[in-house]
Amino acid sequence: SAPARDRLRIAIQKSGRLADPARSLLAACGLSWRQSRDKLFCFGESLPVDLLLVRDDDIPGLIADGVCDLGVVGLNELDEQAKARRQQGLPDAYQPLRGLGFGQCRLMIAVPEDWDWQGVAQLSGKRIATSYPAILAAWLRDKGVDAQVVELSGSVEIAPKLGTADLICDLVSSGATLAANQLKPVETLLDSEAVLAGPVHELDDARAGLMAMLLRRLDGLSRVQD
Ligand code: PRT
Ligand code: ZN
Repeated sequence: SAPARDRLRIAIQKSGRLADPARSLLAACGLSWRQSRDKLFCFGESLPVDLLLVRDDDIPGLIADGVCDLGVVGLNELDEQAKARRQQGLPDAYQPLRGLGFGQCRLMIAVPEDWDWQGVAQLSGKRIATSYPAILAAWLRDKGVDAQVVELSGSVEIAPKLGTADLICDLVSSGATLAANQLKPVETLLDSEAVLAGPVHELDDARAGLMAMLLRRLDGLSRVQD
């Protein structure tokens, strides 16, 4: 088994939509850090809780590998990687522990504006571009729809115009990106927000107490906000 550790390690996004709110939330829980020069690792000063600054895509894997104990990541990313693991026959390796109330968005099916939307049966035989192939495949299977999943790592919204797909499955917040690309949202696969993700098994060393304290402080904050 893994060696006992007495410092908790939390992965957050280095830059991007979740980076600042994640840091602010942890600071509001009483954590503070000495900024390291390379800014990949922030050593905790007020408490033995360190930060690892990474790409959001790497956060679930860092928890699965035990490199980090907790992570702040979009439920969309956590759920995608959890479903991908299941599709590969791997055991669950992380779970959402708390919703954090920021980073809200929806994973949605969007079709060309001129489509007369009749329902999911209309997706049959179509090519759907997405960065969330595992969530989309599971949803299509659940709906009994046979469609082709076209995996793209970015710029999903221009795929219909380029002719590489008929429609898309992508994150939506204001809807401005869809409108700018003459697409309209028609179905929601997932309501997402930033979550605090953690391991599926409880820790059995000093980190367990630190984690419990952090969760208590988080819960206290959300009660104050409500
Ligand atoms: O570099 P790194 O890999 O860490 O960052 P990233 O570019 O992968 O992620 P980032 O910072 O863009 O998003 C991080 C997380 O923010 C996502 O995983 C979501 O959980 C959350 N989030 C919330 C969003 C949005 N809202 C959002 N609107 N992530 C992306 N978008 C994109 C969406 O994909 C689309 O392109 O914004 C566009 C749509 O926005 P609207 O307002 O036009 O609808
Ligand atoms: Zn990313």
